[in-house]
Amino acid sequence: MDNTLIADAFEEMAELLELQGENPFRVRAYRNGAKAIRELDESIAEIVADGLRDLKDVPGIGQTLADKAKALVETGKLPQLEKLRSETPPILHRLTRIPGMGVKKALVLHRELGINSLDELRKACEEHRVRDLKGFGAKTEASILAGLSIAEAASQRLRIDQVERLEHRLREHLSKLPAIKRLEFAGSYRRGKDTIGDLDMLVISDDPNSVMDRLASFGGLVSITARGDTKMSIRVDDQFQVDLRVVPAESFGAALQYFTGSKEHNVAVRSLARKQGLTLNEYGVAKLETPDVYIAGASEEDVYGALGLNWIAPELREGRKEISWATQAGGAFPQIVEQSHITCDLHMHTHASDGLFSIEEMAMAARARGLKFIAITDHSQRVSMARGLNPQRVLMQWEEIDRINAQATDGFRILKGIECDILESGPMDLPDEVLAQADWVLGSVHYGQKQPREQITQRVLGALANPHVDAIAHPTGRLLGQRPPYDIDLGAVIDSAVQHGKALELNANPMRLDLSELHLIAAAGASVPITINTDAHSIDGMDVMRYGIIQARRAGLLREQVLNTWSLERLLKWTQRSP
Ligand code: DGT
Ligand code: CA
Ligand code: CA
Ligand code: ZN
Repeated sequence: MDNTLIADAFEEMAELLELQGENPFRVRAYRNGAKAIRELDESIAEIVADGLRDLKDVPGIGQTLADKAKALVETGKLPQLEKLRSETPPILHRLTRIPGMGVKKALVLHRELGINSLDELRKACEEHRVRDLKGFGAKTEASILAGLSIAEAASQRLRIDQVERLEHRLREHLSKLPAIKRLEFAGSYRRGKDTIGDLDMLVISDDPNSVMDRLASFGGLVSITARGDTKMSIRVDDQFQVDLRVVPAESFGAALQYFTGSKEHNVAVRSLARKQGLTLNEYGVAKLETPDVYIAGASEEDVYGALGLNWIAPELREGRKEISWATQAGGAFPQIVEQSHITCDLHMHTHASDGLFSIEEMAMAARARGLKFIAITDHSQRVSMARGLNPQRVLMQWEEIDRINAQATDGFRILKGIECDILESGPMDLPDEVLAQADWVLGSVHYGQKQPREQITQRVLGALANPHVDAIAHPTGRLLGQRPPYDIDLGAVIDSAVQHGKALELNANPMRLDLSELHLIAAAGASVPITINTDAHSIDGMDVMRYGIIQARRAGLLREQVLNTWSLERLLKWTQRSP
């Protein structure tokens, strides 16, 4: 059992305990434990196996968590977690997705009004039964009603990081069955979409029944909605659907290609096949005159190859330009951005504001991830809840960064940055003479997000016109499944970024992934450089870069168009914006 699975189990414990209204310190103990294990360089399983060592010596792990980690390694199970899963009313997950609804309020609704579905809650609000509950009131009732539509939409699709955790659990459960020769996930998840409607799973096996039986015993299963000879659909956790298909090895590539989609991509591939006198389905490629004789199917490379195409990365399969790019005779495939191109991360927080670690700790972690430089961008003073920096504190932080840079012997560089709020009334939260001393300035909207379109757009345009601002962070403010984007004229923002030579951010946090894919296509089409950043508030927060890369690839961004692939010299030259 690897550390990720143990960390996932602890994370889930924390979530469920929190949902049950458990003491926050106990919740935090599991959350911290999960984090500590995720960041640990050693294998927990090996520490357990080593009779001379004690898990309690791992920072962040106390007696209780040590016992549970040991049980997980030795038995693969955590009875407390299974008990919690069975005790938690599924409706709590849904209720807590309503903006502003915490666990406490959700529990009151469930217990006092017997709410078991979002429909029942809507009815209770409309009949004004919610306002009379202790701690609620007419205003809360109205805001619950307004938030319900967001929660209803959110209960249909999961974020990529949530599906990734589900993937780990499914892999762990299924990998124990020897009849499974290979397991891959397809559909929108494999294509790296920011949200996923259902999870498509493909297995190579000669024994479909034992595969389906094994899936039927998955811990997260709530119900089996369909079961045939080689396909099965189940619902897990909060009613999320998982589709399984069992296929023979000789058609695995064709099935993987077909079920990865997208539909638009498949339509384009099939029409190309037709033109070549070929036909393509989930079993393989065949000649039109002998449709039962497959000439390719075992691997995706074979399938694409039979059509005269190079293999196409799943993120690109949206029926846009990928087919023409992959035509073998058509010359070189454009250089789409990838993780190995990334030189820097230009948005992160330290414990000076609401981050958890020091400048040096963040820099070490960035080095460990192969980066050449970073920008420290703590919040500015307006964000008082996050201890945002006033001019005096930010200038002191920048002096400290100068000192740290002066001591570095490996060429790693920390840029003096700031995530400066764009105030509700328009101006930047810090004076120009302060911003002028920064290497890198992000402008952010955190307050007044409900302002009318014209007003909020003007604020961002004003920031782009400020000569010291380099980029706009999370430009639409969306939080997937929780908060819609603010009403902003992104076309005007893109035009202004072009005019002033500024960049726009793709915030890689899987809750945000902001700019969205379509906005990225529009921005890159107008030649606005994109900066992909993690907005890390802790060391493991830096690992979300991969989600940003996936989304950038989906938008077809080239290496050149992503500012985080540039060298330090080139970036600094660009920030000076001299002709
Ligand atoms: P999702 O689940 O809504 O996030 O999106 P997908 O793309 O995973 O869609 P899903 O689960 O309905 O189907 C998975 C893939 O299977 C899809 O991307 C392409 C393929 N597929 C499914 N139904 C059809 C169809 O009617 N025609 C074609 N050409 N392909 C299909
Ligand atoms: Ca799907
Ligand atoms: Ca599906
Ligand atoms: Zn930030």
